[in-house]
Amino acid sequence: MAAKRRSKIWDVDRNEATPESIYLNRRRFLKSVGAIGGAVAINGLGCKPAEEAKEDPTESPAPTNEIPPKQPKEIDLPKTPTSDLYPAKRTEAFSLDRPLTDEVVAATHNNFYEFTTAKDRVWELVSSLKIRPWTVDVAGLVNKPQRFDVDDLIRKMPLEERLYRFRCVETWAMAVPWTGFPLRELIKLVDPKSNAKYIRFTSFNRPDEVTTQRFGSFRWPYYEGLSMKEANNDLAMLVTGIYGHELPTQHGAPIRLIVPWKYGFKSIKSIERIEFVENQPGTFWNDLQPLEYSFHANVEPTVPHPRWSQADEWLIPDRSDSRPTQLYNGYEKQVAKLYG
Ligand SMILES: Nc1nc2c(c(=O)[nH]1)N[C@H]1C(S)=C(S)[C@@H](COP(=O)(O)O)O[C@H]1N2
Ligand SMILES: [Mo]
Repeated sequence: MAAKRRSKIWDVDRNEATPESIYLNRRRFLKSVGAIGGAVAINGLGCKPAEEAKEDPTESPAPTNEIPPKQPKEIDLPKTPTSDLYPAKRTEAFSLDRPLTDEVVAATHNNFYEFTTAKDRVWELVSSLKIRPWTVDVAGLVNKPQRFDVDDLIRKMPLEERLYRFRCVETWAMAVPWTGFPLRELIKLVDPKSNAKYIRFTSFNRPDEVTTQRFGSFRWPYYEGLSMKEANNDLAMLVTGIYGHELPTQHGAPIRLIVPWKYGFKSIKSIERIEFVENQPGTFWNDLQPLEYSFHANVEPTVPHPRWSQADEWLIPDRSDSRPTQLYNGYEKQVAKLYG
């Protein structure tokens, strides 16, 4: 038990970085892990530059009693009242300049801090979250506020499949087939008032189902935001499926945002509430680390993160499969007009 916790902490330390304010030098950190075992609290955002992640030969070697991660035989797929809607018809206009990421690779490399900061462990921990029944409240400055049962909503909406690039602020990238519907279809349904200028999205907070929300050091729930102009852009999707079936929980079931021209942390998972507001809302990472994570968080190769370059990205699972980052993640034609 102790060994297992230790190896998890080791993983976190090797694969993640922490916010500047609580950053501990890696060696010191490992020493303190050795000294007080599993009692060390992990408090940081997983944002690690590719360069730093390379093995440093001067580092002390990995513990030999490390438990190798389990390999999933197959991905745990939910059976839901809307399973029959997948696969949805692919919209061919969204094409890729890179191969699709392997499905199991994408499903075992996740950021979902409600469960753990260790990307390769999320898939093992998510089954405690009950993804049905699930409601989505749409509220705030709208003429038709509504509480949707998620399956009623999914059935109402025009589902389609799109191949999108996806770029995390940590420099890893993937390319996957999402299934969902344009966010603007939901916006139309609730009829925003003219003073609605932004949308605020909120994830779940379920300490009864999710251990980290009971004991962890983040202030849950996760929340994000978009301007109305961004939200009405054709690229912005509410996503309910991936690889031709429903989202497995680690990808943000039952419904998440995907805004592919922005860093991945904007693409909030497992949404429970969508609120139309007048002023720019706060966002989870911007409120924690305003100098590192902006509200807009557009993919921009020439704007480095304060702790690493954004000039290049790498395709999971291979750190050596690196290529130049593209402005707006390659979606300049669609979104540059939003920021002119
Ligand atoms: N609720 C919630 N949404 C979240 C996150 C999270 O920790 N919690 N992580 C974000 C980050 S940093 C990334 S890169 C993507 C990862 O999505 P994926 O695991 O489906 O690839 O989810 C985003 N949405
Ligand atoms: Mo991310």
